[in-house]
Amino acid sequence: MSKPKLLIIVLFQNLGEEYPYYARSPAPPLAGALVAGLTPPIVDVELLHEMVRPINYDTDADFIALSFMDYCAPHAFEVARRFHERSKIVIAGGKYASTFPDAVIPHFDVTVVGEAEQVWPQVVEDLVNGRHQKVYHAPFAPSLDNIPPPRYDLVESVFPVVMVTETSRGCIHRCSFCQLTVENKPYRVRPVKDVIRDLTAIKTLPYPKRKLAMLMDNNFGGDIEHAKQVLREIAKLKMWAIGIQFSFDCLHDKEYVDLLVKANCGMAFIGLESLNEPSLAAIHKRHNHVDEYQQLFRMLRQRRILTFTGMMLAIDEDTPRYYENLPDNLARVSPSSILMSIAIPIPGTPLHKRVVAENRLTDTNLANYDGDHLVFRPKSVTDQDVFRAYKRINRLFFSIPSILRRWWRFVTAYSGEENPAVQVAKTILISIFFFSLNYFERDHANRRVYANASLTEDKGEVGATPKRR
Ligand code: B12
Ligand code: SF4
Repeated sequence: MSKPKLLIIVLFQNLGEEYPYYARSPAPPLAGALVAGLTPPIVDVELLHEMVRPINYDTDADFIALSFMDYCAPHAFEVARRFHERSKIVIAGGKYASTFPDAVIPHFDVTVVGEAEQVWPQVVEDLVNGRHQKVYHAPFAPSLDNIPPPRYDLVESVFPVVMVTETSRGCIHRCSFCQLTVENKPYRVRPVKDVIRDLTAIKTLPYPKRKLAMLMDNNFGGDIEHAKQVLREIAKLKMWAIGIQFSFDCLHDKEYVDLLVKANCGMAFIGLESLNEPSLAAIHKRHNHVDEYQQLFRMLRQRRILTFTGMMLAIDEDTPRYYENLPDNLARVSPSSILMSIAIPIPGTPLHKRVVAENRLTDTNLANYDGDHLVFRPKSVTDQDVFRAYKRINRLFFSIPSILRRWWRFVTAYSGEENPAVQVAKTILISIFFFSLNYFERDHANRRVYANASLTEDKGEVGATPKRR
C-alpha cells in the first residue's frame, strides 16, 4: 500500500494572484528542507518553495503543511481555504503561527506553535492515524542538539545553493524592529559536529552543490568562540564558498575574520540598516558604528568577502538630508549588494508597540508588512520622502555602471597571497556570486519597487500591485 503524502509549502507571495513574484534568490530558506528532514518516513514528502514556483492545488498530497511569516499570513489563510475546498488537511507552522497562534488556529486543521523539532514527528504520526489535535505547542527555546539534516534532495534545483543550515538560533542584540524580540528567546548554539554532518550529509547532490553552503543563523557570532570552532571545522571541508549572516560587531574580532577567510566565507550578510547614527540609536542598533563602515568593509573586500547589506528607510530619526546624501555615502562604503527595505513594525516588536502607542500605524493589512510598503507614519520625514529615497537609491545603486564599479573595486581589492590559478578560480566564482546577488536585488527593485509605482504612490505604496485579494 502506498504511503500518505505530505506536501510542505514555504509561502512567499503576498501581492495577490495577478501579480506573482518569483525571487532570484541564490538559496532557499531553511524551514522547508528542515521540516522535511524531521518528517518520519511514514509519509512521502514533497517540498515546494513558492519563491520559485507556483502552488499546484491539484496535488495528490493528503496533508499540506504551510510555513509562513507575518506578511504571508493573509495569503496563507487563502491557500488553506483553497486546499480545504479540495478536502485536504492543512497544517500551519512558522514564525507567525508561533507568535500569533490565535490569529492562525481558526484557518487550519492543525497549528504548530514554536520550533518543529520536538513536536513535528508526533504531529505526522497523529495525522497518519487520523487523531491529530488542533494545536501542538513546542517547548520554549528547546535544545538544538541532534537535529537531523535538512532534506536537501527535495530542494528545487533552480537554487544555486541548496545546502542551507544553521549553527545557532536567536541573537544577543535587541534591535527594536527585529522579529526575534517578539519571543525574546535566549541565544542557543548547535553542536559543531551536527553542523558539519549537515554540510556533508548528502552525497547524491551534484558535486558543485556540495561545495556551496549558506548558514542561515540570525547572528553567526552571537557566541563568538562557538562560531570560531564551527569555522575551524568548516575550513577542513574545503568548501568553494559559504554565505554567513552576522552582526557588525563581529568584525572587531580579527581571529573571527581570519577564520571566515580560512573557511572560504565568500559572502557576509550584515545588517547595517542605516548610515545615520541617530537612526541607529532609534532602532537600538548601537553595536553598529557608522564611522567604521568604510574601513571594515574595505577590510572584507581585501579578504575577498562579498558584503550583502540590510538597509532600512523610514527609521524615526531619518531626515530628508540623510536621504539626499545616502547614495553617495553608500557608494563610499561600497557594499557588494544591498537589501533595501522600508521599516516594518512587525507585530509584537518594540517598534510596533511604539508606532501603535503614538497612533502612527496607517495600515493593518499584514500582506503589506514586507518591506516594500510604508504601513506607518514616519516621524521626521514624509511618506513621499521615503518613497522617493527608496526608488532613487535602488535606481542608482543597481544601475549597470554602479554595479560594475563596485565589482571592479571588489576584485582589485584582494590583498592575499595565493597561487595565481587558485586566485583566478576564486575570483571567477566570487564574481558569479557578486553578479547574481546584484541581479537578485536589481530584479527585486525593478519588479517590486518600480512596478506600478505611478499607480500606487499616491496610496502610500511602492511597487505593489494595485489589486489585492
Ligand atoms: C532566508 C531568509 C530570507 C529569504 C527567504 C525568505 C522566504 N520567505 O522564503 C529572503 C532573503 C528572501 C528574505 C526576505 C525577507 N525577510 Co527574511 N530571513 C531569512 C532568514 C535569514 C532565514 C529563514 C530561515 O530559514 N530560518 C531558519 C528556520 C529553521 O527558522 P524558522 O523559519 O523560524 O522555522 C522554525 C519554526 O518557525 C518552525 N517552522 C517553520 N515553518 C514551519 C512549518 C511547519 C509545518 C512546522 C510544523 C513548523 C515550522 O520550525 C522551524 C524549525 O524549528 C531569517 C532569519 C532566521 N534565521 O530565521 C530571516 C527572517 C525570517 N526574515 C525576516 C524579514 C524581516 C524579511 C524581509 C521582510 C526583509 C525585508 N525587509 O525585505 C523579507 C521579506 C520577504 C520578501 N518580501 O522578500 C525576519 C522575520 C520577518 C517576520 N515577519 O517574521 C527574519 C526572522 C529576520 C529577523 N531577524 O528579523 N528572508
Ligand atoms: S542584530 Fe540582527 S538578528 Fe540581532 S536583534 Fe538586531 S536585527 Fe535582529
